[in-house]
Amino acid sequence: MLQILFWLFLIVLSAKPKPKLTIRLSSRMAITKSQSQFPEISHLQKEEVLNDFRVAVTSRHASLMGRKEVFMGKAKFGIFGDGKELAQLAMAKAFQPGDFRSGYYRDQTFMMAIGELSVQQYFAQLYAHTDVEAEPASAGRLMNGHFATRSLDKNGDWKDLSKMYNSAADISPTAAQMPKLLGLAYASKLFRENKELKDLKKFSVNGNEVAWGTIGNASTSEGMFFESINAAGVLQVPMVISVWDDGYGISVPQEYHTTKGSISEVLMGFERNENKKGFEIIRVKGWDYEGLKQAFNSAGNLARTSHIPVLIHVEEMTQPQGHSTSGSHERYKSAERLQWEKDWDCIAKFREYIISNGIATDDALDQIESEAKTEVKRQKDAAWNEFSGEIKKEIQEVVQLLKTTAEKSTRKVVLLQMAEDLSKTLNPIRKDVISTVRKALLLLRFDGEALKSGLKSWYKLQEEKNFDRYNSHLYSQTEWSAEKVKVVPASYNEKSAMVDGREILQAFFDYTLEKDPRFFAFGEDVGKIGDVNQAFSGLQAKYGEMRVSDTGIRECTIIGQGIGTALRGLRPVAEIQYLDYLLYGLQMLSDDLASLLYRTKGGQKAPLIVRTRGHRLEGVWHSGSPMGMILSSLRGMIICVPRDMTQAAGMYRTLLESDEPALVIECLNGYRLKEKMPANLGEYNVPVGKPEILREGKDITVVTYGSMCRIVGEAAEVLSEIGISVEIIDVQTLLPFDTFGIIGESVKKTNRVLFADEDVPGGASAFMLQQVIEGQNVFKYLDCEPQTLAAKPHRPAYSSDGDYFSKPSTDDVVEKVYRIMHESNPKKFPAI
Ligand SMILES: Cc1ncc(C[n+]2csc(CCOP(=O)(O)OP(=O)(O)O)c2C)c(N)n1
Ligand SMILES: [Mg+2]
Repeated sequence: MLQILFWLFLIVLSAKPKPKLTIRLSSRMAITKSQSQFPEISHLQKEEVLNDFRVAVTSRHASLMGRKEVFMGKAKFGIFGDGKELAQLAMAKAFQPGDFRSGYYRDQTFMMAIGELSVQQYFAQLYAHTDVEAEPASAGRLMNGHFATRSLDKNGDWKDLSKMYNSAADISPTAAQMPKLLGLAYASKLFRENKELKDLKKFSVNGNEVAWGTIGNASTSEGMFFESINAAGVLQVPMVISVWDDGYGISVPQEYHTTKGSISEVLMGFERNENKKGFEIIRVKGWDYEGLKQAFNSAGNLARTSHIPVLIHVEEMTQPQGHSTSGSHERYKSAERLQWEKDWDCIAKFREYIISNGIATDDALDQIESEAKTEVKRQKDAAWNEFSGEIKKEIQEVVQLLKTTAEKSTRKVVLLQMAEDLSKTLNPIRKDVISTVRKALLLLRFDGEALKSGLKSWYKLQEEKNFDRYNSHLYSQTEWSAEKVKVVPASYNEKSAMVDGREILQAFFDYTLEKDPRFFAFGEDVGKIGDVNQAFSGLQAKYGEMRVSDTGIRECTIIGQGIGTALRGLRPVAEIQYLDYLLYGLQMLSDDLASLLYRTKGGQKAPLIVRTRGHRLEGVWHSGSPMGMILSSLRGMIICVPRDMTQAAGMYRTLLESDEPALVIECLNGYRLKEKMPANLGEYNVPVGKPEILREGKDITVVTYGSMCRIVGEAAEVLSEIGISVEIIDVQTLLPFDTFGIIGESVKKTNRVLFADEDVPGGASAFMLQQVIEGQNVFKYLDCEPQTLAAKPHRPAYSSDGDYFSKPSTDDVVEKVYRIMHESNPKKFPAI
């Protein structure tokens, strides 16, 4: 009878729109008794279910043991994926080779289920094992629960991503996985719709790849979540975003996070219908095995075949151990809630499902769980032994060295005590070893070189190893490093005409679009009108929307779109309309892009070029030059500050030959200035890290960049008339900064130096000063104090007078240089 009722119910439901059918039906299958009434489950299906159970309990025991490891002092912090296991098993089933995940710290079960994370690797990350073989996601650089697959081989070249299960490298800021998720999905759209990309087989098979995102319920409050959702709906990209909803964000319950307490309800306006494109929205319970499988399967199919974005709201998830090792959830959850979480624990529910469907007995499941637990313990111990074994070996070496050194040293007793203390350290870390050696060397400062040479050479070797372990791969170490690009100078011939600067860029982009199918550009007003300054003018008409396109006003996800597509082998130029608006995208640049190579220790790269324009034009929000902010937040990126469009085009050429991410800031007031069109456009380049001497002089070196080059040039003319010879250096790239020591050589000659720019005082001018004074050993050559000249500490006031009184003018440069000269020779240059 029950069976008949159930099938009747099914028929009724099947008359309704499909998405809802899937969900309501599937939830029922797990919650009602009728689940046992389903047709016989085949042997193969049983195997699959039991295997899922095995993965689930393996992951759960990894979480349980992980927390204990932290409390035992073997790891610093732990955040685990318990309570989220079942949904991730379902997501793993729908995930296919070539697909990408961009998620967060709860996804260990998924990573285990797709075979990209062993329990041993999981623990290696918890302990911060710095070996890439042991901990392939980040070589110990990322906190536990931050997952990544390695897209690059040992040489930094792309692997065949289309055959791999891919995970973009996680970051900790909540919702920051969203912007690049958009780009990962957008890449599929490009691969499918731009036929010129069909030969890039390593990256895509006809754009069939789905980008799978995960996010916590509380994190959906972040602006970048909504921005990404909206953009995905507009772009119609194959993105499946799952919200793991456990009702909390650390201690704060749902009602503080989300209107109506439900993200899927809030997003209903994004839902597609017969007339309008939008999102497919699915709701499912986190303990509903069958429902989850169906939800993820249908979401994957829809996204893959039709490039329709899907949101899966997975409700009723739990946190068996609370948020992380930093606190206990008993402090803020009621006894009732805690009991509910126990009762609705997804693994407990999975057990019920298995037993009630006659797939296995309680005893058989106990047996699987007990085996899983033993295996987790074995792999955890193996990870610990490998991790601590390396350090123990270092300790033995140092203890031995200290003992031998002690024998002949006047500080014998102290050294032996240090050796003793070191050998007894509980759960030693590398810092214990190295710090002991450094203290010993300080102690031995009066002893002869011969005595301490053993200790010193050991330390030197470790310095190299530790640099590699903790500090390497901030910039590309591959053959595609921007610093290694072969220099081709610009050339001119009799046909080289004087044109508007923007025409040089336009011709360059035209040439590159023609030559490199991977190259494409997008941003606000970039498509139809070819950007607000028309460097892409006419190029959308010529190459189509897949190559040159408009976007919504959404800087954060413009950057994310760039990162995601660059992660999939494309060469995007993402445009931020004005430098002042970079702030909206700066977080993604800083947290995600600039740290990517470093945080994966060379495992992933995203050679995105961000194009923008700034320094000076009009008013508070179209004249900014916040270079200090950029320099401090974007280490890991190349920062180009071309003085004109010829240099800009040359820098783009260099960057496109390299595999490094970069920001290029063009001069906002330079597009209509006349420049000579190079004859070898598209071929010449401008090296990074190499300043150019724009004017030779002997009295003072003025170091500057961008729009200030012209102003300093004008000032140099005035100064030359009053007998002061200025050498002007354009740094060209702020990162890397003068790797050739060109500025230092100039200062050796002029013995005076001024660093001038349009940032606030103490901003990039102070950076340049530090780089030269500290980095190029010129202090001893200076006849007077090195100085900086910057803009006023506020943003520039509107109009030409606002500019004059806010930014350094020709008069300011003249006076500043004159004062420096006055200081040196008051007779020749009396005070003004
Ligand atoms: C931008 C940012 N703000 C705050 C935090 C600190 N933080 C880490 S996790 C978290 C709660 C996230 O809750 P939710 O999204 O529901 O995920 P859950 O941990 O519950 O799975 C917070 C506030 C952060 N990592 N990033
Ligand atoms: Mg939560």
